[in-house]
Amino acid sequence: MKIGVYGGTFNPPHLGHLAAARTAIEVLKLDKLLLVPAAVPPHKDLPQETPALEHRLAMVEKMADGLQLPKVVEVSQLELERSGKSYTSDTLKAIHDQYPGAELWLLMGTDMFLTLHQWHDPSEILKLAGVCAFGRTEQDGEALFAPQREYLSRTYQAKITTITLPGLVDISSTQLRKLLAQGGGESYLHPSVYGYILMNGLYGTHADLKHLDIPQLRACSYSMVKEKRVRHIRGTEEEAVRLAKRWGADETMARRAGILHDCTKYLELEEQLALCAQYGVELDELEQRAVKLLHSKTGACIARAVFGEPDEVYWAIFWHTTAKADMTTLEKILYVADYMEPNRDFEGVERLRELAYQDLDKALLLGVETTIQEMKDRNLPIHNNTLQAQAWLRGQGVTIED
Ligand code: DGI
Ligand code: FE
Ligand code: FE
Repeated sequence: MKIGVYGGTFNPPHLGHLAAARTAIEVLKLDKLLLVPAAVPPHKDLPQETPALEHRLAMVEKMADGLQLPKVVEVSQLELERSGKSYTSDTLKAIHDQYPGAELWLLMGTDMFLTLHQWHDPSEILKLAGVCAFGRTEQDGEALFAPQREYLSRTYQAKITTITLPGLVDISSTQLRKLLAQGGGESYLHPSVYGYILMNGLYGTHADLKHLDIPQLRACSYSMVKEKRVRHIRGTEEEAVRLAKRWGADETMARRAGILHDCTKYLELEEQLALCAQYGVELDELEQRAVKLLHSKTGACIARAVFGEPDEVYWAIFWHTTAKADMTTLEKILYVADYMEPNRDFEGVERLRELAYQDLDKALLLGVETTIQEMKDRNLPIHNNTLQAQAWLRGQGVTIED
């Protein structure tokens, strides 16, 4: 088994780290990559604006999730749990003990590689692991790396690989923190990491969450969910905007509702219930036990209370899972967009896509009836609002002919 070990302060983790991790996995054919955020790096004090450990860990976890290789990428808290300075030799010993027989590769950038001989116990480090150094250009690889590579090989019998990261995001964390404090930095960060920074006001960002632009709103929403849901959310946003154009609804509201509609999808039942209590959302007996029915309500609350969305957006999100009688056009649009956005794939989705642009009510009814059928098939209780939506549409003379 080949394990990559990528340590650092990740303050914050940025696209350069992400590209390096991804390339190392490919080039070294790693079975596992451990991202190891450092508590206190041995060679420098952490800058004053450094967020609490818990935040740095959360950001590294977002970056790890962003790599979308859940079986390969893991965040290791080894250095966070250990007191005192984070010496790489100790970390490698611990990993070696945990995975005896594994082939370890220590990943690092140019600057680190060039000072490796000055680290604590380099011979132990180089005995336990091979080194994979990332260069920015081919020249790094040769002119800069060659003397150090030869020195380390000669002195420690080190095993060294250098890889060039084409189009490497060329930014230092110091520059990036400065940019963030000035309101920039977005283009150097994975969206969910950027959203996490904004939502927690890290690095001197003082974003007004109630007046975010669209890319920032997306980033915040994505920071609250797992990476694998982002495609669906983006698809729903785009579908909702297309439907708003087709049916004359407010495009911006459709977009913002789409962006936020599933933002609380991954909260546990207890957190969902706490938010409902906090925002005074009353729940019926089914909702109190069916966690899947709660994210639409809590998502609506967060959209309004945290992101300052208007009532129209609130209600569109609120009803997006069950639907109900007497829906507004925007509510119908979000419900239907969520159902048939381009990433959805189930039997009958094509028919729903056609109907959505021919007759929105028919599409809505088809969605509602598909859910009712699915609930029946899965032996799950059907929510009253879903049944009322069906009765309301049928009462209006809406029909779906085969
Ligand atoms: O959040 P999404 O996955 O994008 O879609 P959604 O908000 O429509 O949620 C779908 C989930 O909600 C699905 O797991 C089934 C559940 N659900 C929807 N309507 C009902 C329902 N569950 C019950 N028990 N009864 C319903 O009427
Ligand atoms: Fe949903
Ligand atoms: Fe959804």
